Amino acid sequence: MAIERTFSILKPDVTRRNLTGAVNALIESGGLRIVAQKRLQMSRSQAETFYAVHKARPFFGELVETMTSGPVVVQVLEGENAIKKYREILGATDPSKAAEGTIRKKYAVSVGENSAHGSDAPETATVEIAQFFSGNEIVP
Ligand code: 3AN
Repeated sequence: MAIERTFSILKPDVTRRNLTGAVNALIESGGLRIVAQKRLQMSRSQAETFYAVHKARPFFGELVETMTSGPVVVQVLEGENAIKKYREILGATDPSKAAEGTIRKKYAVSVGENSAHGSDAPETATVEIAQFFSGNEIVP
C-alpha cells in the first residue's frame, strides 16, 4: 500500500476547548504519524485562499469567520492511504451523521464547527500542505 501524506487542520473549536491532545490521540491511535505541526492564527486572506473552492457556497462567509475565530493547529499526517484513512478517522462532515468513535462524532459542535479538516485527494493535499509548510518543516 502507498505511503501518503495528508493535510490536517485542528479548528478553533478544538483549540478553544483544549482538545488538541485528545484529537491527536485519535489521529495517532488510528495509525497516522504527525510529521509536521504548528499552531497559528489564520488570517482572513489565508482562510479565503484555503477555502477558495467554496467561495460560491452560502456558508463561505461563516466558514472564514469560524476558521479565523481563534488559533488552529495545522498538521501533515503520514501513513498508508493517509488521505482516506484520515477522512475515516474524521467522520462525516455533519457530526450528527458521523460514525461512533470518530473525531467529529466525539468532539464536533456543528457542521460549521466540525473540529478538523482533512484533504480530500492527493492533488489537494499537495496544494494544502504547500500553503502552510516548507519541505524542511516536515520531518518523517
Ligand atoms: P469536509 O471538510 O468534510 O471535506 P466540505 O469540504 O464539504 O467538508 O466543507 C468544508 C467545510 O465547510 C466543512 N469542514 C465545514 O466546516 C464547512 N461546511 C460545510 N458545509 C457546511 C454547511 N452546510 N454549513 C456551514 N458550514 C459548512
